[in-house]
Amino acid sequence: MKHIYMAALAAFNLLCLSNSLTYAHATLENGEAVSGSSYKAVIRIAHGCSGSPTLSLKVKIPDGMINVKPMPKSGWTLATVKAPYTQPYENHGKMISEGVSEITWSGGKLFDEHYDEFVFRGSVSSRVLAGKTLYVPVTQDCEAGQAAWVETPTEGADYKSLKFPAPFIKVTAIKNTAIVKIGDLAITQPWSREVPSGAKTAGGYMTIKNEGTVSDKLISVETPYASSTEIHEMSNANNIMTMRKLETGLEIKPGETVAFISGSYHIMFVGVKTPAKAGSRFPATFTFEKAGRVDVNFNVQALNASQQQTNMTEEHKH
Ligand SMILES: [Cu+2]
Repeated sequence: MKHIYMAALAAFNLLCLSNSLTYAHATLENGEAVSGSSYKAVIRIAHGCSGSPTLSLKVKIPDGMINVKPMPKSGWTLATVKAPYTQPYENHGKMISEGVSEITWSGGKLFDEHYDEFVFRGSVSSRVLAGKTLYVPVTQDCEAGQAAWVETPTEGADYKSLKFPAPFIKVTAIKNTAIVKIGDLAITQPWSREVPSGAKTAGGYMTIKNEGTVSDKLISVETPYASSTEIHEMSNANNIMTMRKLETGLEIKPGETVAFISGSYHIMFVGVKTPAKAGSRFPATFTFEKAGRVDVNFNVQALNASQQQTNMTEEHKH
C-alpha cells in the first residue's frame, strides 16, 4: 500500500517539475515575424534561476535581424554590443554594414515570484525567407546561478525535448500575397517602391518559383512605366556592392525559388516616366523562355516600406 502511494507521489512530483520547467522558459510574446518587416520582440521572464532573483539579462540578436534598437528599462542599465552584419543592407541609399548584436539589461533585480518583460525592436531582413526560424538566445544571470536559454534543436531533434530552449521566431511571408501562375512557374505579387523626387529608376521585387522538372529562364520584362527594363544581379564582395545586368536573362532551375530582393536579383526600371504613388500599381509583362508571356501588376509601396529592401535609385548610376 505504502509503495503505491510513493509511486503516485513521484508521478505527481514529476508532473509539477515538468510544468514548472515549461513556465520557467524565457519566451517571446510573438513567435512570428514577416520577412522584410519590422518586429517587436517582447522577452518574457517568468522566473528567476531556481528561485534566485534575476540580476541581468543578456540577449543575442540572430543573424538576419537588423536595425535593432533595445528599449531602456527603468531600474536597469542598458548596454549593447555592435558587430558587422553577415550581409550588409541598404537603407535610403546608404550601406548599413553593422548593428546591434547583443543587448544586456543589468543592475536591476527581478524576484523569482515576479514577472517582467524586456523589449527590443528590429527588422527581419528580406534575405531571411519565409519558413526559416530565428533563435534568440537569452541568458539570465541571477544572484545564485544562471539560466541560459540558448539551446537550439540540431538536425532531427525536437524543440520540446530541449532543457533550455532558446526563444525563437518563425519567419513568414507577407500575408495575402497573390500568386500568378504561368506553366510551372509561380510568381508572388511583384512590388516596387515610390520613386523619390528627382530619381528616374525604381527596383522591382518578387519571388519566382519553378515547380516543374525542367529549367526555365526569365528573358525580359516589359512595362509602359519606364523607358527600359533590365534584370539585375547585385552581389557583395568585401563589403562592396556591385551591380550587373543579366544580358541573357536569369535561369530558374526546377525546384528553385529565386528571390528578387534589394541586394540580390531585382528588376530595374530605368527612366520612370510618371512616378506612381504608394497604393497604386503598374502593369508589366514577363517573358519566360519556356513558359511564355505573362501579365503581372507591380504594387507600389511607400518609400520606407521594408527598410532593408530600400529603393536603390541612389546607388544606381544608370
Ligand atoms: Cu539594379
